[in-house]
Amino acid sequence: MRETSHPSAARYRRASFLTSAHNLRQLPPDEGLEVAFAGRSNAGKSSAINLITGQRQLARTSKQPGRTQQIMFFRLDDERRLVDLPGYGFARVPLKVKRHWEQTLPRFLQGRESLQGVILVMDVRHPLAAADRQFIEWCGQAGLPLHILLTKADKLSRGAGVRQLREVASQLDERIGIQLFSSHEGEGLETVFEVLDRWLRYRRAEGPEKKRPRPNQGEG
Ligand SMILES: Nc1nc2c(ncn2[C@@H]2O[C@H](COP(=O)(O)OP(=O)(O)O)[C@@H](O)[C@H]2O)c(=O)[nH]1
Ligand SMILES: [Mg+2]
Repeated sequence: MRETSHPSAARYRRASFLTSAHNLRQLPPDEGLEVAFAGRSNAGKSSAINLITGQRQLARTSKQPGRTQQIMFFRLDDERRLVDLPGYGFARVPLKVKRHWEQTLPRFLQGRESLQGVILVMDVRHPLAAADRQFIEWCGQAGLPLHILLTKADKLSRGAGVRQLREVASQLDERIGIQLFSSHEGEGLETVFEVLDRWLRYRRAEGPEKKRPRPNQGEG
């Protein structure tokens, strides 16, 4: 995993497991600010979360798609959390489980006050499946800002990646952010930090050379 020296990286490296929820009654208190990660099983969501937080094992990367069936909460600080939503669209998931999340996810997106935005992860080679379009629609109905990571960009040539980016963007509402990303090569990580910083209302991170002395001032 690539190390990053981005000034925001330290904020996300602090992420630690808080709790998990299988239904809306088990959610932690709806206070402060959250950003959720979503995507089809195997899209590369866990890998993206691990890269962003600089932790190999935080969101367990799995070769067995469909295993994550909890909403996972990671604490950044007293006010801020990252949320890992269950991977969707996996055909071999039992129908009962599928139904459960088809009801629970839109309710979570709609009702969760602290949720500031959603990072949607799609494999750059297989974007906008029916389940992705469904999820994008739920976010639209909930009035939630969306930012899309077209991940595994390392699997395509530069030119093919950029063509795919334009093609997918042309099919979406122009308010939706979208970028190429690679968890393996670290491509696009800085842009994700900027989106997370904005949604989580962190002040602009400054490199050590620019930092002015400010006693008694923490982040936030
Ligand atoms: N080449 C490449 N493979 C990736 C990338 N991100 C994830 N993968 C691979 O895709 C598979 C699924 O990744 P995972 O993060 O577990 O997907 P999730 O089910 O969405 O959480 C794993 O074999 C990963 O190693 C990437 O950026 N590039
Ligand atoms: Mg996963």
